[in-house]
Amino acid sequence: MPFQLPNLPYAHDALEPYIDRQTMEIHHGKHHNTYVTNFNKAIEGTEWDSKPIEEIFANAFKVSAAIRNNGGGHYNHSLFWNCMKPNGGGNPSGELALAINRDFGSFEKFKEQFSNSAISHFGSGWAWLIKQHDKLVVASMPNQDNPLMDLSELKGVPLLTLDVWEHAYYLKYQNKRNEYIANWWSVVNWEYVASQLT
Ligand code: MN3
Repeated sequence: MPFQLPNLPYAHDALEPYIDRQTMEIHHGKHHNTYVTNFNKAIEGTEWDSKPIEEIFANAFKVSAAIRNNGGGHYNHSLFWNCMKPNGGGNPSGELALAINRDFGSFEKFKEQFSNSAISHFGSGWAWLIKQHDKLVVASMPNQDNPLMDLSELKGVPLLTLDVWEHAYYLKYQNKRNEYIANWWSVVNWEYVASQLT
């Protein structure tokens, strides 16, 4: 099997009280695992079998829906786990902080724009901070699409992502997506996000 479920970079309960243990167990162990299994099944015996995932996304317009959705599911969740850590949050620093101030006016304005994008996204999907050429932009995308896919309206380097599928928050927050998003800022791993900038 070319693709494998990565280990979580922390314990299932490490993001409590913001994200609960049971949500993390099901989200990583069941949802992400299923994307990996179905992605491997979907590419088996096709020309994409031994291709890097970035190359598959660069051809998203012509791959099957199963490859697009499950490949996106695998990549997006892998990035999402890395974008969080226990005792995270606070403010970014260095080059990332400068770029955020330059392109959004301030960190608070960036947070507001990203949160609004995540809150107002209709249905299942993800909010993104993307480096597009030399500019940072915020967007939301449906299902398991991402900014590496050639069919995405906004393409670029994914820096930070937030899962707003109901499975990401429903056990703890039910219909209160806004509370999940407000609390999620407390677990963002800004060092990791900054490392994606180069
Ligand atoms: Mn998810």
